[in-house]
Amino acid sequence: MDKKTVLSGIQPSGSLTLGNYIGALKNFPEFQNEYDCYYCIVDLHAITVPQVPQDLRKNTLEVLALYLACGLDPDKSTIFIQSHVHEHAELAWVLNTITYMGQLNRMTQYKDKSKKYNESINAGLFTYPVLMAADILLYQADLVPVGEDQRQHLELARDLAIRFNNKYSDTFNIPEPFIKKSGSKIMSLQDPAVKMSKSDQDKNAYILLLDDKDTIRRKIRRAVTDSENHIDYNDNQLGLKNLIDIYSSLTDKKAEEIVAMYQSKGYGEFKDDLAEVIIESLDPIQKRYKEIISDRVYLEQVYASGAVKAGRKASKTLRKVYKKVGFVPKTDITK
Ligand code: AQP
Repeated sequence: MDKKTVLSGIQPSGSLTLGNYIGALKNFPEFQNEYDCYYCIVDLHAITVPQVPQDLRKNTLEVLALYLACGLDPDKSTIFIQSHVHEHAELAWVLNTITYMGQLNRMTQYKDKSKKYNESINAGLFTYPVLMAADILLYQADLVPVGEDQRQHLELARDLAIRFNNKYSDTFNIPEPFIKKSGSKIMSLQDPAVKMSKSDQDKNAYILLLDDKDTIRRKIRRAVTDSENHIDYNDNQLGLKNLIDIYSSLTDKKAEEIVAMYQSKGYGEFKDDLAEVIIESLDPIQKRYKEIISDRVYLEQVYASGAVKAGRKASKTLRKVYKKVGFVPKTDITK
């Protein structure tokens, strides 16, 4: 029986945070043995907000090295850079023509980002979810492991697949989101009402996967809590709740267990222990990352063969789509 397909991606729009890790990357390797997995670094998405070209190149390789350091295996998963597979942009164009403006207007990420980057609101930022739908539908993905913030975009991908299938006949698989109950939305350490983001202007708002030990300790110590000084897990203590979520996601201990462990202890002790939990989780990743990032030849091999494998599947889907919409097939006279 054919294996089911998993697809996910992360933007190289900065250095990856603990939010990206807990909400998405940490879950990626789990699928490798049972699914046909496609993991991409979505650089086309990253340019929907301003990027410095040399930083984008550096961040793209950094994300690739982190994928590998977190356990993705190029012999099991297809790991590639989105812009190396031109079908993503081409399918996005076709999907744009069946996407309603009203749907895109309702996207909360667009609303948030257009407030944040109000001097460079561009059409790409608006149609970002359509490109994401193309990423998913090109590979006929069954399952898409993402954080909670991507649920609405996933809904759109499903809608577009159904609309296209109804209009032109069965073409796309209808994907399902894979969003874990716990850790799917890690919040900012400085403002627990907003999610932790790699593009946050305040460096104390996030922990980076590559932060050193002292930086992690300092950021956790500075994390916003409250003045209750009583360890509990509830919506009146959002900062603390977020820290407990991080602890829980990295140790697989339930929130109630953690609350019980720290019942008679203060926030200081809890935070010190949490910092050590994070350091212990990230230490092996950082060690592997250091080896991998210095081996440019290996990285190039991984993304080059990933692009070939991804391209094969993507071109098959796009050919089908082009045929269904009525494009004249291209004739190759060089053969
Ligand atoms: N705070 C978070 N908690 C849990 N999951 C998260 N993800 C992002 N932030 C959190 C998940 O990480 C994956 C990759 O995200 P992305 O880089 O493609 O885009 P994003 O969701 O916009 O992430 P950032 O860090 O907030 O990036 P910027 O600042 O560039 O916009 C996705 O599965 C996402 O759900």
